Amino acid sequence: MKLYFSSGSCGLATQIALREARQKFELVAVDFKSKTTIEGDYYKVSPKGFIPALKLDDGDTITEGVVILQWIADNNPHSELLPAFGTRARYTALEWLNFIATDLHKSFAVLFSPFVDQASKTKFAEGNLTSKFEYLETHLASNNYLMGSTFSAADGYLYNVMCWPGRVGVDISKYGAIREFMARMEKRPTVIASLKAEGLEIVKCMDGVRN
Ligand SMILES: N[C@@H](CCC(=O)N[C@@H](CS)C(=O)NCC(=O)O)C(=O)O
Repeated sequence: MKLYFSSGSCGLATQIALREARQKFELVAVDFKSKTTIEGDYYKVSPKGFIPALKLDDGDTITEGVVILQWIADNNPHSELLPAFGTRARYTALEWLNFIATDLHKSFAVLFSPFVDQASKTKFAEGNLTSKFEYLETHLASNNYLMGSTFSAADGYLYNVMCWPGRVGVDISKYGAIREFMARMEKRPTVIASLKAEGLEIVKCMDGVRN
């Protein structure tokens, strides 16, 4: 299978999950500006033009990060990336995935947007993201991972998006539990390998967080 990604963006969570599940995959880099890959037109792979996309060996392609994470978890139950289908815990994990996708990820998208001026971004970050960071900080102060004591696919996604504050000038240094979570994640061989495969260094990913 092939994972279409762009270095430092939201495909990192998928890559971490694939590695946790010990799935074999190939990485294909997507150029955001031209929407091309080494194979040609990326719109032919994913008409939405977004990464991540996971092309399966039968040619079928799955898009939408949180859906891909569920596909990986359900096709690799041994990896315990998500609680079993139908259990209450599964819905707790889905709550986290949805929170990360719709509240964190897409809030950060505003801060990366070329269509929003810097003053509005600063105001937006303070007014919109602070309460979400506080919510995470409280949860992670008494839980090593989002689901409690065990890693899940949601943690890879949280790690992925919490690599971004430093890149958009948002200081999260006061959130000690979030920082500890990030450091915990960076000890996982799958996270180390995924960052390396994207050409990222841990210190660069966390830039702005540790200062
Ligand atoms: N709804 C999609 C959104 C994914 C998304 O926002 N991808 C961004 C990178 S993090 C992207 O591909 N951006 C390309 C662009 O803006 O040109 C998902 O959740 O997977």
